[in-house]
Amino acid sequence: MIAKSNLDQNPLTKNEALIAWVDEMAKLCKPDRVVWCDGSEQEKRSLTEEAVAKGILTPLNQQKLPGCYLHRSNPNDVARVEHLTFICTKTREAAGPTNHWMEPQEAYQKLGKLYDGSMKGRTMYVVPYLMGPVGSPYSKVGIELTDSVYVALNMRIMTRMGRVALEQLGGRGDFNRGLHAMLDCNPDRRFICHFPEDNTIWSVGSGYGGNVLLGKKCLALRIGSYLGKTEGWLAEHMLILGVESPEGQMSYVAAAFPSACGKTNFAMMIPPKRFDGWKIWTVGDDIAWMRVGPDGRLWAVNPEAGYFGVAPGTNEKSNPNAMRTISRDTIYTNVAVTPDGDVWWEGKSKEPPDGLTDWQGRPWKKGSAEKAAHPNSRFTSPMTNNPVLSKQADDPQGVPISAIIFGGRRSSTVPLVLQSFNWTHGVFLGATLGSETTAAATGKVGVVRRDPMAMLPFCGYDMGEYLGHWLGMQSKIPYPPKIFQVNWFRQGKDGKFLWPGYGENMRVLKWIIDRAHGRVGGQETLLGWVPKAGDLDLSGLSIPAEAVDEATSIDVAAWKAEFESQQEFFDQLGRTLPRPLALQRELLMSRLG
Ligand code: OXD
Ligand code: MN
Repeated sequence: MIAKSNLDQNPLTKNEALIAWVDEMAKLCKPDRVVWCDGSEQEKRSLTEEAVAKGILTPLNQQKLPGCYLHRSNPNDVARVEHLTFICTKTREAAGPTNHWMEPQEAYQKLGKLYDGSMKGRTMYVVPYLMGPVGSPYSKVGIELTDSVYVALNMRIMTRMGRVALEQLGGRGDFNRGLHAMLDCNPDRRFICHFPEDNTIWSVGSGYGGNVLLGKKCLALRIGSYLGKTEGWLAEHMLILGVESPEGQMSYVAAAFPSACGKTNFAMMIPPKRFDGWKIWTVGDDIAWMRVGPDGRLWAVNPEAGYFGVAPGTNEKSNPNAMRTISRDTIYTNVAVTPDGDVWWEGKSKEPPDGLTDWQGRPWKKGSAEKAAHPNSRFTSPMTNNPVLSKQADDPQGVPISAIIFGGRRSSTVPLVLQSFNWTHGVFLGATLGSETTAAATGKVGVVRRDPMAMLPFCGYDMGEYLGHWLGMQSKIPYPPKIFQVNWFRQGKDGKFLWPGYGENMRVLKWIIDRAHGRVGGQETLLGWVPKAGDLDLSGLSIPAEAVDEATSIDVAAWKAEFESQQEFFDQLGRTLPRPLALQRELLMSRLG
């Protein structure tokens, strides 16, 4: 940790552009101290001590949860704020109809006033971070200036932070410029502004992960998608996992799911008994950066180094590997705690333990109508804790992707699995991805929200152009991955899920991998390829064959309604919706007759 930003005295970097920018921002925010983070263990200890002394972190039971701490956020600051998230491009059109837009000069002025003197009496931490593996041509450097020690400690888990990032940057000036100030955490003075044309992010008035851990949604997705478009690659809201066969053959898939669809669980899945000898390896649980490799295949890296996962619902059944991962060196935010300093959340165990303290620090009684843990309570854990972390997670070249999967939460219509006819149809499946709202969120339950490629809140430019970029990638990838759609959430007439999900999803994944390698049959339907009877390995599965038939069936009437509803969304995208996608919809619809 270095407490000077002076060029001559800064042993961490000689990068003049960086030092000049840090000085300029420090002049604006006027902190008492500027501390450059080097990413060392010693620094982690002292930042943690400081956070504990200030009451920002509370140590948990160090016998049960070594190296774990609890953070309670301001109760008004518990989630991403899409309505306060802006894309600040020169023209409104560049941000497109699905983003909130602010004119860049207006945004700089408005937020500049809020930053002015905001760090008086406080410390500005200079957090250099690397998104992507060390030495990878795919990786990008960001610098986050923040007055939150919680942010600095979380960034240390979520990214490759400190010296390593400055070394990768060298003397170049092309780093992402991120500035974050807590202010008084007032939603009226909360803005998350992205300036893709300046590679800059300004965030004020929040301490919540998605708004302030600037490497994640802000850089890796919003700015990343813009860089991907201009530089010819893809920044996607996708997990990356490796499937290893008993013979040791590895295949990798990337999969996009909107929130509340079990993405982290899928990324760390344990195959069922029937698949003894098969292994799933996690490369990433949230974000994929994908480029065409020299061999003509699509290669992916996970730009992150940790998991910022939703705690509620995580348990020994839904995700045993996550339970191991979060058992040490983890920062918990807004979970409940037991009298002996253990953590708890809804769904961790059937019965809540006695004597809980809720996420706001209040005593919590069993049977209370209020949740003990906030529904969006989180864990931040290093990926190196994951027992099934892929050996390739640090590979500068990334991993070759054989299949891309789009999945949503749909109680009807969308079958368990479907393979696209071709790239355009695959992009169409991604573009029309929808997911039903759940009881966990406010608003009406069961309404389909369209979320193209699960990127609606994260695309840093016009959505129609983004879809056009996806279509255009076809001619750049000589050996493209095959594209699939999945739905683990279809329900029978009795409202019960037809498919057991969790580890059993391995059966579907196996068909996907086999299809991607041209090793298994399929049946062509009007809407895409599906497994023929007998293609899906169902042995040892304790659900009736009829349920599987129903989960995989195609209901023509429901699909007609689906195509109508897709049109409503396409209308919202406006004139930049690529024509091939509009025609694809018409083709599928007219096939149905
Ligand atoms: C996340 C999200 O936190 O998608 O990953 O909201
Ligand atoms: Mn996400």
